[in-house]
Amino acid sequence: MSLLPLFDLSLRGRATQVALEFAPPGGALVTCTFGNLEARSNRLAHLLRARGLKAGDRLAFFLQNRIEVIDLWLAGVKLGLIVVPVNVLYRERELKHILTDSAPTAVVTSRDLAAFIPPGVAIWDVEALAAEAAANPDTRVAIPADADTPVSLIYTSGTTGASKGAVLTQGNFATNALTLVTAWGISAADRFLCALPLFHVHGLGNGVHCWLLSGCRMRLHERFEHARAAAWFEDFRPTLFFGVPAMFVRLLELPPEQARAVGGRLRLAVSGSAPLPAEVHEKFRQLYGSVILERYGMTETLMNVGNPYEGERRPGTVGLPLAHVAVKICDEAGSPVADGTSGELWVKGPNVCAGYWRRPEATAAAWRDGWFRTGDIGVRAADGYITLQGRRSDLIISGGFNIYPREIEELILERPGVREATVVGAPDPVRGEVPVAYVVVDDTAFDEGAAVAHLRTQLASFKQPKAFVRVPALPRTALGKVQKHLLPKWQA
Ligand code: MLC
Ligand code: AMP
Repeated sequence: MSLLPLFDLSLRGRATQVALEFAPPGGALVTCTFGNLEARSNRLAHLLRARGLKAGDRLAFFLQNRIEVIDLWLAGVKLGLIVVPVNVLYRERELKHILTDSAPTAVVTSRDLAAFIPPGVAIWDVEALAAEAAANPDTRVAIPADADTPVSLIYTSGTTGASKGAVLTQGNFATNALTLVTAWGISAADRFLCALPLFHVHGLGNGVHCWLLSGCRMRLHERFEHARAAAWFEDFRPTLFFGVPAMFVRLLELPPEQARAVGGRLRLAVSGSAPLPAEVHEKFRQLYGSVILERYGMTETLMNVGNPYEGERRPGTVGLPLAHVAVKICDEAGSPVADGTSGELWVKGPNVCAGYWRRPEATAAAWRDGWFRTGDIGVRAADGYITLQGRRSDLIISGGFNIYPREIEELILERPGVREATVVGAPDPVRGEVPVAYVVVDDTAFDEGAAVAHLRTQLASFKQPKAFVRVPALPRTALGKVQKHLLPKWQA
């Protein structure tokens, strides 16, 4: 199984149909047909090949959502490249790690973002690349591919240590998209509003791929802007929307009449990437008359579990295993637990990535007997519905972006006057959680302003601690492990 024959259902099969509306901020809508996308990506593939790229080479992009991201993705699939999407909020230190580890031939970026790219990496300007591509032939270029052909490295922090590249194959993405299009009844008649970032699997593997397979029309925005979202829904009249919980929380701000009208046209709203509070599920239903379908996935596995399209979408649960995936809930020893008992979710199926890029130990630690250990803790009800309850690690998820406390703690500990530091997720009504730092400091030597300013240069904005709470000591177990739950609660 590979991606291009699936994309061809639209790229070739629906060549004259409008595929995409892109709304650049402040600019006029740009529309293009599936045939245009086929031609654009062929031209780019010719150019990339002329620049020496061949199957298996990495090519990174560090871009906000725009049509060129789709061109790059399609050209990458056609040439058998390994595309490395990079979060636009990452800054030099985070970029350096990813770009050193994946060693791409180049990183494609825009003028405003190029300054964050560390020295030593070839930078290809997205506009210049597009202009040069336009002069190339539009004939199809494609190498043979199968389910095992790697297509992307997507960086995720896993449970510990530096972030690792999950090696995702054409088979992983193809399986995921086929299952979702079938399970959610997505068809060419749908109108899909996409404001999710295309550098994560939610926007790319679910959004872009379901669009290309089904041949529906996609309206793409550079990013989600809550102040504009109402106008987008009004103007585009989507039948399909995928979002992270923070987006659904923002959408509760719409006036009731407008929300009803939007909900009346919405065939399906899907939430994932972080827990959707049952209260938000219920408020959305009341306001929009639409029952959100919550599903659960990961970068390493794409989608695993989802509430049914037909049948009960149970608030607070992630539903039932998707068709392609086997799920078992295990105790520490790896034995399945009884229904109603908490354990770690282990998954197996053609959706699970091929391993971590050049990290055999990390790969060996995460897989056992062909099962991938997700690190997520959950429980299965007697009727099969799965509820997620937390994680084995102390991962913080803020607005759907993952944060590993250790990364922030290490940077804080480097500051003068800091004796101890720990970072925890504090509840936040919109983003679910936000990071807060607890520090034990020498007051005369610690300069909080300087620490904040330093962290801003080192970390993506969503990882910035919302506060530095000074405590006399960190509560620890006899073995020295910080007891995060005993720290005083922080409120904004
Ligand atoms: C967010 N920000 C951006 C940005 N996205 N800045 C520039 N470009 C972008 N694309 C920054 C803002 O600058 C701001 O920084 C902060 O994020 C919040 O912005 P906001 O405008 O106030 O938005 P808000 O209403 O809070 O909503 C945030 C959000 C964002 C929902 C738009 O969190 C988001 O796009 N999340 C999607 C994450 C995602 O796709 N995850 C999928 C991972 S895959 P500051 O400085 O104010 O903090 C996965 C597997 C699975 O998990 O199951 O899907
Ligand atoms: P990422 O590494 O960015 O792909 O994030 C994957 C993690 O997001 C999973 O391991 C879960 O912890 C979390 N996640 C995804 N979907 C859900 C959901 N519906 N509910 C709770 N957590 C989720």
